[in-house]
Amino acid sequence: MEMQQIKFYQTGTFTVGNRLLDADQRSVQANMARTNSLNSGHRACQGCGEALGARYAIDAAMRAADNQVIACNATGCLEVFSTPYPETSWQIPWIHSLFGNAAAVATGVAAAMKVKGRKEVRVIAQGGDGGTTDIGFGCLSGMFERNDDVLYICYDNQAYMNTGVQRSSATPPAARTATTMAVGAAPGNAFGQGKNVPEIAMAHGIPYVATASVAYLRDLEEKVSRAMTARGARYIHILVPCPLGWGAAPHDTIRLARLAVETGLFPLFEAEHGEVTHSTPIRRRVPVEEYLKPQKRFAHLFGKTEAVDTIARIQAMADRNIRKYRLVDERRHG
Ligand SMILES: Cc1ncc(C[n+]2csc(CCOP(=O)(O)OP(=O)(O)O)c2C)c(N)n1
Ligand code: SF4
Repeated sequence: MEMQQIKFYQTGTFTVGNRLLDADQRSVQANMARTNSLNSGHRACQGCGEALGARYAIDAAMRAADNQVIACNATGCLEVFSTPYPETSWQIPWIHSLFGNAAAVATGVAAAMKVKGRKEVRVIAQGGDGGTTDIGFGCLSGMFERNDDVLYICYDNQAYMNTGVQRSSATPPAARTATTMAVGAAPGNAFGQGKNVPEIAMAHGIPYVATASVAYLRDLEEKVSRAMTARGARYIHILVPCPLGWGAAPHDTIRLARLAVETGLFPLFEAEHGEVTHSTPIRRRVPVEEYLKPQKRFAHLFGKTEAVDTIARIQAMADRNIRKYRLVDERRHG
């Protein structure tokens, strides 16, 4: 067989480079003991960021908790595509809650485990942005305020995808959805609405909050592992592009997730007890057009006449994040 030279830059990637690392540094994907918590056979669309995000997050949690994890899942794409009755793609104890009460159900499961003296069993609640930022928000805030021993993971695809792409309070300004059509003087979703749940979680002073992206899977795994070492209420918000809802090519899922970070629109950070402890610097800063253009939900911004003012407002949002989370070394980028 012909010898292939392994290039140094591949170290730590998800391909051959993983095998060049020490065993304890390797990603979950490269680990033979990977649980494959979300197994093959589910019915997510091709290129679904949510399926990818859930697979990595829950496998990382399983590894951190010595395979002692119970997951409570809000209604939404992740639940629907993974459990078409009577089948399931989950290889872990998994319970479907209602659309709006995953956090409360998880709190109950955690309380039951405590009563039974099963402290080693760790509980995760998970749901889409609709189930988290809208209908499930009251239960989530209660879980934070009581500091219940649950890790809540929000897979943010920025709309209610399962029911046909309706707007949620995580839908970005100007985005076209089935309920924010690209018509009128200000097409798409309005500016100045919605809510920033990672920051609201921080305002509860809970032990751990983080944002993560499917474009940076090692970072995502590390954040999940870190969250699993803490007790009390923890929250991770993962950006998971949805080819169907965003009007993007399935092969662009990772590219878009990366561009969201590189523009500054989706800052990656961690916070403990309400204080930001770490933010990931942007290595290559890109203008927001690069992120917006490949997505049909923003196509109306790039018609015959470019919506310069709207794009400038979106750029201003990215710039504000960059300043706020210190994402760019101004001396390097000017
Ligand atoms: C009380 C209630 N209202 C509405 C629905 C219908 N419903 C099911 S999933 C869903 C949207 C889910 O959106 P999101 O939480 O963003 O998850 P995604 O599908 O995007 O992953 C809706 C509206 C429901 N199941 N229960
Ligand atoms: S609609 Fe979007 S979130 Fe739902 S399965 Fe398809 S790609 Fe995934």
